[in-house]
Amino acid sequence: MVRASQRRKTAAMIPIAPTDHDVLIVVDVQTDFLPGGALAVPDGDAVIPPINALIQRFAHVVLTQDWHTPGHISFASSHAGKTPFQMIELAYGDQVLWPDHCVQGTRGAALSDALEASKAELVIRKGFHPEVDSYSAFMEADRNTPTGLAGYFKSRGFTRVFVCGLATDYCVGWTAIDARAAGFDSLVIEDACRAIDSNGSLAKAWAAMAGGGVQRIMAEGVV
Ligand code: VGL
Ligand code: ZN
Repeated sequence: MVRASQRRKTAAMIPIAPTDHDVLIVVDVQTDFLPGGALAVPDGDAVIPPINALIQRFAHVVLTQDWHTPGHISFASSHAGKTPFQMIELAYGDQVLWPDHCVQGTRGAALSDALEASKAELVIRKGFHPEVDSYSAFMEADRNTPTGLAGYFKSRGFTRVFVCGLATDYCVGWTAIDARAAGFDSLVIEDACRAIDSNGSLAKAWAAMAGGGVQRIMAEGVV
């Protein structure tokens, strides 16, 4: 008798060798999300060694870069009387308010120097519309404005995306869900991600990813 949990583990452990149709998306490994940064993700720098190893295994690597205007609508400082991590209602729906982070051209917005990402074929910036946030690399938070990444991947012949980086419960999770929604197979490499985990956001994100058809693997499963 094989229990479902055992079957899942076994399936997840079948190693995957990336092909020319696979792409690794490295999400937001930027100074502001690393220790000492404006929106530091706990243990965020732990993703860098596994991501550097993963980058070697993929023929195709794409990076994302959170890239906000000064005074961006997602910043608590843009809303009188509000503090970071509070939720507000905007025209497009609920929005978590953040400390000012990843402002265009600042040091905090720079990709980490420790990331060995020179082979990346594309750096896609997101969150640059002053009035709309964008966790996902595919679709902005109004759920209506595409970034163009799905079309780029389709033009390049990519069919499967592997997502890693920061943060599991926001930009990684939304990117993985939207990848699947756009018709790609989508896998999150769990141990090459770290989470913010405010107000139960991590558990919610894993549930949403599972519901959205995103697979969850470990870095050792990519050979
Ligand atoms: C992110 C919150 C705000 C992320 C970006 O990269 O996960 N989270 N902006
Ligand atoms: Zn942001």
